[in-house]
Amino acid sequence: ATAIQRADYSAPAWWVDSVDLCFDLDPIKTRVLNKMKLRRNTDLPVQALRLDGEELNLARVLVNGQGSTFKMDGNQLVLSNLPDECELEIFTTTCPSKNTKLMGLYVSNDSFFTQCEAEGFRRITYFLDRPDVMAMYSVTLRADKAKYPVLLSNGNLVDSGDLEGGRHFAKWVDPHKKPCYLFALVAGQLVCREQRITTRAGKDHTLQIYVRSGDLDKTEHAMNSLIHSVAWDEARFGLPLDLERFMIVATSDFNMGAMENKGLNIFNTKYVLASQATATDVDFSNIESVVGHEYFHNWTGNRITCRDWFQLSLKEGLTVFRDQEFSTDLAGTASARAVKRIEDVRVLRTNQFPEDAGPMAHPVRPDSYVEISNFYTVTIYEKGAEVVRMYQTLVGRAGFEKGITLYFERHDGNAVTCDDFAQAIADANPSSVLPSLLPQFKRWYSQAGTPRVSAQGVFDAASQTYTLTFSQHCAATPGQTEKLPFVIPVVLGLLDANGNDLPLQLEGQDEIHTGSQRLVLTEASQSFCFTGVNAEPVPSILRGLSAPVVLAFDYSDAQLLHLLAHDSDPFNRWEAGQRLAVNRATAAINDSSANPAALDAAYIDAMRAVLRHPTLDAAFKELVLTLPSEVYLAEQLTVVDPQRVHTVRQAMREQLAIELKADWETTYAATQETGAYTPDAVSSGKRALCGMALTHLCLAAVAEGNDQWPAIALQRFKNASNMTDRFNALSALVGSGHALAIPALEEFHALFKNEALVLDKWFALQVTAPDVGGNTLPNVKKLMKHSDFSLRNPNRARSVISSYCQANPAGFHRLDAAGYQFWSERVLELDAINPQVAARLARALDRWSKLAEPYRTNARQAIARVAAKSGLSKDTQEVVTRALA
Ligand code: HT7
Ligand code: ZN
Repeated sequence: ATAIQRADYSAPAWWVDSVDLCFDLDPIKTRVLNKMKLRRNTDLPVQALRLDGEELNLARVLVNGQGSTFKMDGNQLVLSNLPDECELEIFTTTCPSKNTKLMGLYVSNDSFFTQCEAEGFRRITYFLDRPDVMAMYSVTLRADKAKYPVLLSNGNLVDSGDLEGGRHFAKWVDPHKKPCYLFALVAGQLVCREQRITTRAGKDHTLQIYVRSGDLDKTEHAMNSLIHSVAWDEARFGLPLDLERFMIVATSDFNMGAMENKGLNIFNTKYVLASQATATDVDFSNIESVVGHEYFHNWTGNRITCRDWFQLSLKEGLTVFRDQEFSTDLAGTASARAVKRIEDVRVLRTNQFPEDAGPMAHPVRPDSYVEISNFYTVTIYEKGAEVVRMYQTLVGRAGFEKGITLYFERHDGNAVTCDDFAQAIADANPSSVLPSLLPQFKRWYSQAGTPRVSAQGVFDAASQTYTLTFSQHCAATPGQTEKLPFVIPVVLGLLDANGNDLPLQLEGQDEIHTGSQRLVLTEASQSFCFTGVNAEPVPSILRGLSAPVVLAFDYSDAQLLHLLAHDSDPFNRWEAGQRLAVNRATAAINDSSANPAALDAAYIDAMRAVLRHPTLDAAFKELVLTLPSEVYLAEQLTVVDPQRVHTVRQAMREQLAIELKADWETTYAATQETGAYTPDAVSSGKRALCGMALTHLCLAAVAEGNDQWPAIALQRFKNASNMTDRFNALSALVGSGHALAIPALEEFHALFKNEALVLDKWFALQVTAPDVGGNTLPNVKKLMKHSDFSLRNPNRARSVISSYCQANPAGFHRLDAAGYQFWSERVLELDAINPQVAARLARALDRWSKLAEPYRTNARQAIARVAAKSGLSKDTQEVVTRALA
């Protein structure tokens, strides 16, 4: 398959001014009539019109009402010698029920849905399927009225009525021009929760959430999240809802989380449906951020869209930043805000940092791709959001808001590039550091890899100075051997012996900062000298993770314990605890003869102090007490033996469980919630800490051969009034390996056999269970034979196969290579059904070259087996080819 190069961009040879689509919906044969008004782009030399199409049956092509000659060039329909302005009519048919790729028009649970981003519209009709072609759309849907009573598309409903033969129609007109990737239609038997709102600007709007009947009682939280999103975007960025009607529709067959189609968002049910009985606190919180994310795309993505798919982070990085800020603002307290930041950083470090160090590493603005679907990555999304966050750090919150306002003044209604965004933020802040640094700052878009910032501090008692010297380095990534220095904002503070922030004054400067100061690194190596420091301070560097980098500082245990106890920045307080744990874990992992129980009294006492702390929030305590994940630990090593990593981490957990047993008991008792269930930050933090206490108490009980806490966990499982408590209790049992887990799992299935999203949890929990005697893989295979399993449903396939391959390192990385064999078979099997799902699973072995032998050789062979298969989709082929390069 050939790679598309960013450098090859050229403007479209034709513009599409309007599109009039008419659908006769039928699962076997849907007829699509596409009437377009076309206009030649007279800025370019005359060129033929080339329209993209995929898996379509072409019946007729008319130009200005007359039959026309055309030719096919691969998947493109080519029309030459067209008048400069013309009306083109294309009539095609497709078979939605056979569409297992879930791109274009497909059937799910007897309803029709579409997914057009990135290149799905070409599976609906022939079109200039690129985001810089923006047109006005009108859409007529016709279908059997009894089977498909609800007919939806983008914009406003302008007409509807009955047709003969039991059919009916609806006509929708979108008042905004849009790229075709934002087109959507939905048809089926759906019910709707509706809410009318009046915004700050005094405009009335109708918000609707469509689901299958029976699910309506699970839409309240999504509706509240939507109402909050509308209000937040107006208040924070002055961006109002620009539609009379805003609709969300949920489907259980969806490749990703959700899709921001103009006025008609389509969501994976996982990010819409929630009730206290079926959804955990984490589900509630994910729904809030995904609803927000898709809603915020209405401006950042839809009103201003991407010129080409290389600019994907223009909308995704910015919109993730916006949804992170939304959830942070909604979280409320300073502590809850910090918890949200820590959670976001954990995602970045455990997913994006490894991507940046692996074979799929790519810049935030990639230079080439084979299949664009493979580039909906954590780099584009999460690292892209960190890049946006750094603008805010450099120009301040008010400056950033001015930048966003200028961005919309300049580019509303257009398809633009990341350069346009950068320029708007810089131009709106002429007196900030940004304009002069902008060309260098933009290296964040062009250079892949995670920079490593090394810092050293020297205290000089005689001159009462403390000098911090920073050096930055970014390792080579595929296709990029040499990297130039990045612009790195470093927010820091210096702690005195009592743990208070020192006033900060840089040598030669008048300004004194209380608390934190923002430095900006631009060179490979740079020093900063703080004056008036009369005793050696403890530096708290990169507060809030002010840049997406790895910080190397040779902290002593005493310094880390000081930061953990006192840092005014809660992020770095948490970070100090993580560093203490990482140091202990990596020392034990690297010395295979060492006792895997790597925790010493100093660490355990520090954790006890956190658990007992009178004022720290439960959610924060839970984060501090959570050991770094196996994936994160593996990233800190040069060579990874996944079994050793697991053994050491597990031994550390058991130590924490046993040594802190009395404190876990106190914590469990202190975190019992009595009032009505609400998924707010404070109550969910309490439930999380309570679940953690129960997990440790069950672990300790099993280690000590005592059944008391497993019995309590079983009772809690049975009596729980919400899914968070119920699932935490079940997980505590399963994770401890206690025999009571078996009846509890059976009961859980019986209780929730009709709740697909809960069954996904049931499957995932079992395949991520401890691998006792190599039993996980046989269990996975058994679960795949369960009557509730289906490979065609992405959520279910991911809950079993991806959870096993990506979230159970010890069960997956087997000495006999059976995990890898299973992985290669499933990748191939899935590739024939749904290449996007297969290609994501294919990435489970991205980090194969870091593995110790024999894992390394076995993993490579498994990847090679997949790569050798003929007829592979370009999605999977790109992933495995890069992995082997
Ligand atoms: N912008 C949406 C992307 C998306 C997508 C991409 C490829 C294949 C299927 C897809 N479904 C949704 C999601 C978002 O970032 O909001
Ligand atoms: Zn998005």
